[in-house]
Amino acid sequence: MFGFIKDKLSKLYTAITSKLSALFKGSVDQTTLDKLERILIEADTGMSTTRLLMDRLKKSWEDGNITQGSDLKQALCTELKSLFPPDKSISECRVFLLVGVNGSGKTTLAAKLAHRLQKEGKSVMLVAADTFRAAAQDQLEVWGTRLNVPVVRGIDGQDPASVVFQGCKEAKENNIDAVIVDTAGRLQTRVNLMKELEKINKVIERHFPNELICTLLTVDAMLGQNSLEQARLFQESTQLDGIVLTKMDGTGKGGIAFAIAHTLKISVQAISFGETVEDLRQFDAQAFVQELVNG
Ligand SMILES: Nc1nc2c(ncn2[C@@H]2O[C@H](COP(=O)(O)OP(=O)(O)OP(=O)(O)O)[C@@H](O)[C@H]2O)c(=O)[nH]1
Ligand SMILES: [Mg+2]
Repeated sequence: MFGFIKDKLSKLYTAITSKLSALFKGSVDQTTLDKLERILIEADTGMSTTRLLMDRLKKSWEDGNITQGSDLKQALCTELKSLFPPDKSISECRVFLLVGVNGSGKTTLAAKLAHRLQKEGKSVMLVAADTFRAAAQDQLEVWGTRLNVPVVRGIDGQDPASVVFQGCKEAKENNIDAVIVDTAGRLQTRVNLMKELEKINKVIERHFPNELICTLLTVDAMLGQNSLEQARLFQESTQLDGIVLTKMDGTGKGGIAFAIAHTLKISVQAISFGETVEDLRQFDAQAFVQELVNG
């Protein structure tokens, strides 16, 4: 990951890494800890996660285990890494179901994921189950044409589960390695969302009973703490296998990764940092923290 944050996530670098480096020089006092707390809060790490981190660091400082900036750097790294649940591999997934609120980057992620899987030598199919928004299916089709990936679509207003049915059927008939399902991002109540995703999941499971099906939630990092609440709604509505943090190029609020990992215990699978298909990177929590803190 070396140099990645500085090059691609420059806002995050400015908001966290460069500010932290000033704290790691010289000895650590109460003011140093107060400044660290402010950096974490401003980067959207959230109150409860920040409090947990600061309580632990403060205790180490009071116990005399943190005296110099270099001690603080090391302790912060350890504490941040400990917030992440163990990585869950999604590399063997046969079907990816992409969910998330409107504008959070699902369709763009579908294209990026298709591109990544293609590079791994897999055959891919895109399924446009967003029948809610006019032009949503066209948007996916444009990506499909660009990437030379087949797109299964329905008509506007059609039941999304029936489009998924058609997509799974065609994928099976054509021995497609990976199916990516793009869904609608309309704001829903928990009950409606649960019903819709349950129906779609049932269709997928019926076609691929013995295969790994992964539901990925796109979270717009620019929305900060609001996105935490959205993620919670999805977590209460369906089984999530991971989060993809999107628009990480546009924000210094990447602390949301820590808030989500800590409060919802969902693994961050990838980060998205731009509008081209190349702008997707698998997330490695340990390497990310290391680079974020060390620069
Ligand atoms: N800078 C940046 N822009 C992104 C990223 N991901 C998506 N976008 C842009 O964000 C906007 C919304 O992305 P979509 O992929 O259409 O989002 P969606 O979740 O499919 O939206 P709906 O279909 O309306 O629910 C588009 O203009 C994308 O180009 C990212 O990682 N970085
Ligand atoms: Mg979309």
